[in-house]
Amino acid sequence: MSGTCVIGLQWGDEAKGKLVDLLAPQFDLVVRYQGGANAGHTVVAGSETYKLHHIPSGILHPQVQNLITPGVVINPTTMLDEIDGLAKRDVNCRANLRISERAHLVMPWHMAEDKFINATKMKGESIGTTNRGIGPCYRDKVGRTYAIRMSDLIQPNRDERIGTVAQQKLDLLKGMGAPAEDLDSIAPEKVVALAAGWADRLQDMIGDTTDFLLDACEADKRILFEGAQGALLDIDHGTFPFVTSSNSSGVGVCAGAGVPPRWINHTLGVCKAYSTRVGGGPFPTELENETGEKIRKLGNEFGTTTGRPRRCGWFDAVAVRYTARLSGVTRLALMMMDVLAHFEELQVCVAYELDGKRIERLPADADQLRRCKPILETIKGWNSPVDDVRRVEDFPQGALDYVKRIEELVGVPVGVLSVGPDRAQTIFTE
Ligand code: 2SA
Ligand code: MG
Repeated sequence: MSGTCVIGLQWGDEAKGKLVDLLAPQFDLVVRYQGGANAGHTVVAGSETYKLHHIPSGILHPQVQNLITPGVVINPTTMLDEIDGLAKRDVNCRANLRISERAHLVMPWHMAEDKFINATKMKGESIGTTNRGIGPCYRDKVGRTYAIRMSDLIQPNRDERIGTVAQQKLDLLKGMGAPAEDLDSIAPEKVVALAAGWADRLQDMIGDTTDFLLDACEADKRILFEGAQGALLDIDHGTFPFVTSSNSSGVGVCAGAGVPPRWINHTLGVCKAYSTRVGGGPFPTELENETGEKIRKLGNEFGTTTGRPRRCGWFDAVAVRYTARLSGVTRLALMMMDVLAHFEELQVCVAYELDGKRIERLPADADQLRRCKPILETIKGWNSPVDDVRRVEDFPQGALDYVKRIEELVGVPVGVLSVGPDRAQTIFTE
């Protein structure tokens, strides 16, 4: 059996969705195992562009079984919108999508609470969440008391359970001074009716994905695990507290999906040839200048979910070496090479200077990371378009030199190069 993971090694938006869609036909199953509607996975198929948030990026391939497993948090309203949007474009999720009964639900009160979290400053800055209720939902999952899961939707005591939690949340939010329109959205009778509607439309897709996945492993099926966000946003291992609330690095696959490590044998670490970050938090190689602006324009670096402009900077080999090791990466996928094709000179961060000392590891503390100055190595740009390159040998030598330097610095060979959003603009090096 081949269990392959696709993991983002930076702060998300590394074009994982494109790779998952491309690789999906070689697999029997595609599994989304963490995160929720904060994710924005863009898949371009011919003239069609799909922006996926909950639904695994294997959905365009009807022969591939797609699973949403216990580690994902689901907002049923937005998931149903996504399912309806796909159906209008002749993609029928009902045929090949299963949703875990163990997955937790992002409820209207989580959306309201996220606004409070976003307004709070930690270490001098707000997290800048996607406002999709992700943090509050995971907090309630770990806290257990106020958690609602998919399975709760299809139990006979659904209305009573959801009505009780809604009342408790309403009281809590009132106490916090939440605005009237937010309180209105979580009125118990409204939420109970909403949940009944969700249950009607989702019940056929809800099931035991853990059992299904373990059966698939034991039957030697080929399984692709699709990470969301990036490893630097991992709740335990990322740039805390400026992270998301799930394990978005490679170490999160087993817990989120419900598979033991023995079934995983390959991990593709996806990174851009430069860096981006959306939301708050330290970003040592950030370019708050014309060069950063140029990368943003050329790479169309705006949030898929929120439309927010992404912060842009040079490739950070210190950060990616850390996340590649942490995630057990066996090959790198270096994306957006087409964007770097328009520069006389490129820079790569090879180490940091922290309080006058050179360090080659990512500090755990956000204040320390903020004080890190990148030690940059200048590399001559190749300065010619690569959008039409389809074979490794057709890249300009300068581009190949850049790739080689990244391999050396990160310590993992590059297996995939991407030169544009289209499926055809992907080059496998072996
Ligand atoms: P959250 O909403 O609680 O997960 O936010 C916490 C931090 O995680 C970041 N985050 C992301 N970073 C990059 N891309 C993400 N998905 C969307 C996209 C983002 C968008 O694909 O473009 O549209 O803005 C994503 N999701 C979460 C977030 O910015 C916070 O820093
Ligand atoms: Mg994205």
